[in-house]
Parts: sequence; structure tokens; C-alpha cells
Amino acid sequence: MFDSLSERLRKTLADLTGRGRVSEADVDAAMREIRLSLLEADVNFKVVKDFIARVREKAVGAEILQSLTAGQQIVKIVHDELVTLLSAGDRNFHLTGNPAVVSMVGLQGSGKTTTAAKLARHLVRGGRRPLLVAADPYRPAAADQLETLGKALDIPVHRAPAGTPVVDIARGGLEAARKGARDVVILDTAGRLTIDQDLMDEIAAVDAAVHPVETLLVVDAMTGQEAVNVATAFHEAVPVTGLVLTKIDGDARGGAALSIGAVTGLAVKFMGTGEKTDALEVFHPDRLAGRILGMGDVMTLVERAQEHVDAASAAKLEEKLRKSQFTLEDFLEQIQQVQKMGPMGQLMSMIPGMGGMAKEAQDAVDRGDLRRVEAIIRSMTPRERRDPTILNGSRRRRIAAGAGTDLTEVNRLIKQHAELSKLMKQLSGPGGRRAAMSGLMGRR
Ligand SMILES: Nc1nc2c(ncn2[C@@H]2O[C@H](COP(=O)(O)OP(=O)(O)OP(=O)(O)O)[C@@H](O)[C@H]2O)c(=O)[nH]1
Ligand SMILES: [Mg+2]
Repeated sequence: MFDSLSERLRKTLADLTGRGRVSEADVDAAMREIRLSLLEADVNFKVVKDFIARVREKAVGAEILQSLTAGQQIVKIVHDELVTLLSAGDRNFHLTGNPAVVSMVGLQGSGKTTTAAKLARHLVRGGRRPLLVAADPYRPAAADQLETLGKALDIPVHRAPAGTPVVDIARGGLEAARKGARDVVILDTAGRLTIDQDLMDEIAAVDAAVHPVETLLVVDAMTGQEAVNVATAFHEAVPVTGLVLTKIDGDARGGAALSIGAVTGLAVKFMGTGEKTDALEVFHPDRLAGRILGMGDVMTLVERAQEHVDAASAAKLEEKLRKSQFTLEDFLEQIQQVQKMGPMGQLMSMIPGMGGMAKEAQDAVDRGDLRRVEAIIRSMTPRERRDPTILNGSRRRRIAAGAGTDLTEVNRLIKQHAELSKLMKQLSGPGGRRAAMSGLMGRR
């Protein structure tokens, strides 16, 4: 979602860091460029104006412009202001009460039901025992949808006969939670097409009846500034405690994510990054800022690895790296493991310094490059996979024919493997990087 904004910001900032001294005119030129990039990303114009004013004021200070590292310092100012921009409101996710009640509200199709299930899964991983409640009395299909999601996650779903008033469903849910010793109740409420009085009355009635400790407004980030307007209207009418931005994985330009906190004063607490129930991220302003500015987001990457890569094979790999035995077989296995962690482009944008390659990497996956890599490796004998140095011309030709590809592709793969082995050896060497690397491979 932030791809094109990210690319433009990175270019502008690289220009600044690329020069020895930075003049006030250079700063102004950069600010103009950043201003345009943000506006084009559909960020609210007032937010952009304030942002640029704050960055400029800090950047043109004498102590910065006279320093030899002015460029880097300005990058840091932009980063810090971006973090501030993303840090609005009370960022904590509260779970007080027994059961703690969390209510999901929002317009139709914003992602309430999906997010309710994602949140329940997230809480289970944190050791809680949530109960999902289908608080949509109008459409039986809505309750079916939640039930299906709950079943897949092995999380109980409470539902009531069609037509039961919302407040009664909510109360019934609380009762069911107490009986079943569930400590969090997640209410999946009905959406409406527009923000109307009925919807607001319903939310207020649920509020009065079961006192949710969190009322999360789910907004679709794909709708851009409209999401900001929706959030403003809800916030004025009902006591919303935080926001969930869904469909961050879509091709919207990022404006909603960057403006919604500053405009509404509400904290974004979670982001939805895909349709599956594991595609929920806790919203971390500093991590997102890092990703947008191409500085990477190692923390999120490590967490994903810990979730998806199995620890035993990660340990085995680390051992092999230490002994410099990273074979083509391991290469294949790594590619498969990494793909479990999420879309390649998304992963690349989290690796410091690799942000610029995110699009290219995703394109490669989409083109089927990885499947070709797999085919090439599978056409090798076990001995060749273990020891690529024996791959002479005739072997390479045989492999190319076996994989239905040409010699260039085979050569490229062998070269990539050699480069990657070298890189991995460096990374697994002594020092701070080692810790990051073993984290990346799924070990604490
Ligand atoms: N790509 C993507 N799709 C999402 C995300 N969150 C939800 N969706 C999709 O958006 C559509 C609507 O999601 P729902 O969870 O049914 O939305 P809802 O707010 O419960 O809808 P109503 O109950 O009809 O008001 C579904 O097709 C979801 O798969 C997300 O983070 N990324
Ligand atoms: Mg729903």
C-alpha cells in the first residue's frame, strides 16, 4: 500500500544524504517533493501542511545545516515526525473486565467479521480465551460467516435466533462467556451502508448494556480519505476507543493510514493485511514509519518468522550456516519457508535496505520465477545440490533441459545461491547481526 509513497520519499531523502553539505534551498526542495508525495498518496492536506512545517522548522536549524551529516539528521527528523503523526491517541489495547468486552463497529463490508476472528486468534495466541458473538440480528448469513471462521480457529461462537434484539444478543453472549469461562467477548455487530441514526442508537444501546472496554471502529483503508470522514463521524456520535484499518494489503495509496490518527485523535490499534485470519498486525508507529522510509521493519519480520518457520529446521539451518554447508537443497527449503511468512514484496519491505527491491521481488514471484527455481533444483542430482561446485557445462545443460528452461537461468540460479551463501555467512558471523539473523530464522 505504501509502495509508491515509500519509493518517492526514499529517493528524496537519498538525494539529501548523498551530498556533503545541505543548504536551506536543498531542504526546501526536498520539502516540496515530500509535500507532493504525501498529497499524491492521498494524505489529508492539512496533515501534510503541518507535517512539512514541523519538519522544515527542525531541519533548517543552524546546528543541522552546518553539520556534515545534515542529510542523515534530516532523515531522522522526517522519521520521528512520521512516528509522531502515526502515534495519535491512546495506543493501548485494554482488556479489563471479566469477561472483557470488545465491540467491533463500522460500515458494511469494512471487515468487522473478519477482524473479529483475527482478533480472537491474536488473543488466543496471547493466552486469552475469547468468545465470538454474532451480534447481527438482521442477516443470518452474517452469523454463519462468523461461525465458519470460529470453527476453523477452534474458537466458540455464540449466536441467537434471528430477530433477537442486539442488546439481548450481547447480554446472552456475556452470560455464555461466564458459563464457559471465556475471559474476552468479541461482539461482531451489523454494518450499515451509511452512518445513520439507527446504527448510532444501536451502538449506544450495546454500550449502555454491556459496557465494552474497547469499541473498535473498523475502517477500510482502501477508501482513502473517505475512511477518515467515516471515522470522524463515528467518533463524534459514539464512544469509539480505537481504530482498525483493514485492507492495508490493497492498492490504495496509504493516505488513510497516515492521516486518520492525526485528524480524529483516535489511535489505530490494529491493521488488517490480508483476507486470512492470521493477517492482523498490531499497529506500531515506529515500525510502519521505518517501512515507509525504507529503513525496514526487522521486528515484524522476526515475529512472522517465529510464527511461521518451525524452530527445529531453523536450528538445523543455523548449524549448516556455521559450517558453511548451505546447499541448494537448503536454498529450496528456505524459499518455501519464507513464502509461508507472507507475500514476498511485503517481506522485502521489512528488510533494512531492501525496500527498493520489494516490487521487483513481488513481480518475480508473480511471474513464477520461484517455481522455475524449484524446477531447476529438482532437476539436479542430490550430489549436485549438496556441492554446486561440480556443476560444469554439460551438467548445467542437462539440468536446463530437465527443468524446461535455458542455460542462462541455471547459471543465474547458481550465482544467486553463491551470493546468498556468502551473505548468510557474513550475517551469521560474530556481532549484533548474528542475533538478528537467528531471530530471522525463528529462534529466540
Ligand atoms: N485483502 C483484505 N481483505 C479483507 C481484509 N479484511 C477484510 N477483508 C475482506 O473484506 C470483505 C468484507 O469483510 P467482512 O469481515 O465480511 O466485513 P464486515 O464489516 O463484517 O461486513 P458486514 O457484516 O456485511 O457489514 C471480505 O471479503 C473479507 O475477506 C483485509 O485486511 N485485507
Ligand atoms: Mg460482518
